[in-house]
Amino acid sequence: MPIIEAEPYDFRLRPSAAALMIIDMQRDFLEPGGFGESLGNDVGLLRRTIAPTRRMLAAARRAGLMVIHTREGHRADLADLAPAKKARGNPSLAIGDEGTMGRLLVRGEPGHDIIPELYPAPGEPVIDKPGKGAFYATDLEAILKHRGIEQLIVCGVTTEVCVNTSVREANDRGFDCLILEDCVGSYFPEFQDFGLRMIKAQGGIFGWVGRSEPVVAALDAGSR
Ligand code: TIU
Repeated sequence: MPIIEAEPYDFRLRPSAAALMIIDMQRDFLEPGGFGESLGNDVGLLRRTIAPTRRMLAAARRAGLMVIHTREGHRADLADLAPAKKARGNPSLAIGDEGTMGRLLVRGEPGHDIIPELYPAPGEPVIDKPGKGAFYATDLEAILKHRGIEQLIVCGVTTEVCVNTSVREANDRGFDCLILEDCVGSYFPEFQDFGLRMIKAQGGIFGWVGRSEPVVAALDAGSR
């Protein structure tokens, strides 16, 4: 069993029971003109996550790990958009309004899609979620349980919002989560730091925090 250096202590990776979960690596969060920028954020801060996540994704595919992608977004008629969610953020450009990559955070629009660098391969489940958490109002839990998944290797954006929410949801459902610090990003450097510290504190109250390199190396060693 590969032992992955992590905090607060080593993570025992069981590749046959592990899935790579890539959260919301969508154009709306990582490219100019989308939802993330409409909230006043510098989307360039998230781009350092792309190259390591690409390497992690390639290794997971080589090793035959289950790969799950998530996307935050809403129906075109916005019937699943809570009024409270629509009211927050930028009042002059809200979810569903027209941006430079189509309607903000609406399914089927160019901005809602996953960035080309990390595009899902055929057969990789894509979970469309209306909330910040990947388990809320989705079939993710059933999909993972049916495949015997018990461990999640987590990448994506943003660290303190959709990553933290999803990790907390996963933890309460009994999944062991390893969050890769080089593969998760925040618009706020201090939230990146504290978002990870909140996960690994208190003996790993929500999970483990590590880096992608040892996971890639362990998977490659196992698939040789
Ligand atoms: N605003 C922000 O930091 N994040 C989100 O709205 N969604 C996700 O984190 N995916």
